[in-house]
Amino acid sequence: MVLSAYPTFREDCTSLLKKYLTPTLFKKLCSLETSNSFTLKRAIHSGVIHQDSNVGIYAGDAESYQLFRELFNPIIEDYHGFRDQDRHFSELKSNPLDMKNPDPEGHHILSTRIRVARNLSGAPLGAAINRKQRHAVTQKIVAALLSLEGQLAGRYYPLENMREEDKTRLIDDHFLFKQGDRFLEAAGLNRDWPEDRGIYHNREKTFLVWVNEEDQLRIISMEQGGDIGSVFCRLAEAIDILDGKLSFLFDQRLGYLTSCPTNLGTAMRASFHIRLPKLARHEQLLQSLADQYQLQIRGVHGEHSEGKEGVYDISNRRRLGISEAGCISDLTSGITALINKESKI
Ligand code: ADP
Ligand code: CIR
Repeated sequence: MVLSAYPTFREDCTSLLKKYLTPTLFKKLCSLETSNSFTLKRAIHSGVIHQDSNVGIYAGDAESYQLFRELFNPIIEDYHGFRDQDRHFSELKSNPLDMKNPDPEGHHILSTRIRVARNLSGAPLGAAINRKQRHAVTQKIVAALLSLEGQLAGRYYPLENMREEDKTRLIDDHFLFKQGDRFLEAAGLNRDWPEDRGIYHNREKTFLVWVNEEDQLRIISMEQGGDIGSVFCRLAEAIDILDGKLSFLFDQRLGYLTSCPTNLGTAMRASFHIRLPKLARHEQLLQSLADQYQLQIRGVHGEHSEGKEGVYDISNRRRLGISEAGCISDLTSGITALINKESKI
């Protein structure tokens, strides 16, 4: 795409990109380029093409967050409530015993998943990486994964070698990323697909790692039911071990750096698949409660999908400027309130 002038935003576009990209700022930033040749035009391409974006901008490297900070910073503040003068503080060593299952009788919560995003230092992010660099990143990641032991031991399955039916099954069962996400496509994150993309998982599929999707690693722990302490424990163990084997891209102010500014900081999204059939009939009330408790509602097939039969994917919204335990507590206190409301309708 050639974007030489300030983009046109439709009237019904509500993205953070539209909110903060003024013509003056566009003019100021449009000729800048990071050392990986990443430009403003590439960063905003997804949000310009897809005007139903919520956010609409991606970083191509660590430098993007600096060079284009006059645009990234207000978007980051709007999404996470994290101001220019704030600094992120990561703390994974919290006590999982403090993380209570908000639905111990299992009336509502079907399953629990926590993921963090990570990228390697020394390489650009997915929107600016080249084939050779991506291949080198994969090799490092896969070597680290194959050295995991105990409950984390598993196998790596490259997407290229996977049979169509196995892929579909993994996607339908919520284990594998879906293919051809249009937002990622427009951001340049799907270049050379499916080369060097894949999934690692243990036998039980309670520990999984996505390789080279939106971020170079998505480290995932999941299981049936609502025992979030158990899910957190397994994830924290894995991150701790992988942290000793790989060098993750980290910024003193913004925490773990990710392709999308919504994932900065802890890069953690903790979610429950939860059945709330009564609230599902009062969608405005459900949304206002979610907003009040800083929760995000997604459909059962992930971002940009619909809720089905009163089942939603509900997760913490903020990831930056709060600790990992803070992400979990945002989720569990909000879910407790939603379950309470559900029982009173
Ligand atoms: P991400 O978590 O990386 O932001 P998505 O929103 O695309 O990505 O979700 C990825 C997959 O994880 C989807 O298949 C989604 O249904 C699944 N998922 C999310 N939360 C849960 C959960 N609590 N239990 C089971 N599957 C889940
Ligand atoms: C968008 O702007 O909608 C997509 N690029 C994804 C943004 C991150 N996700 C989110 O806010 N839920």
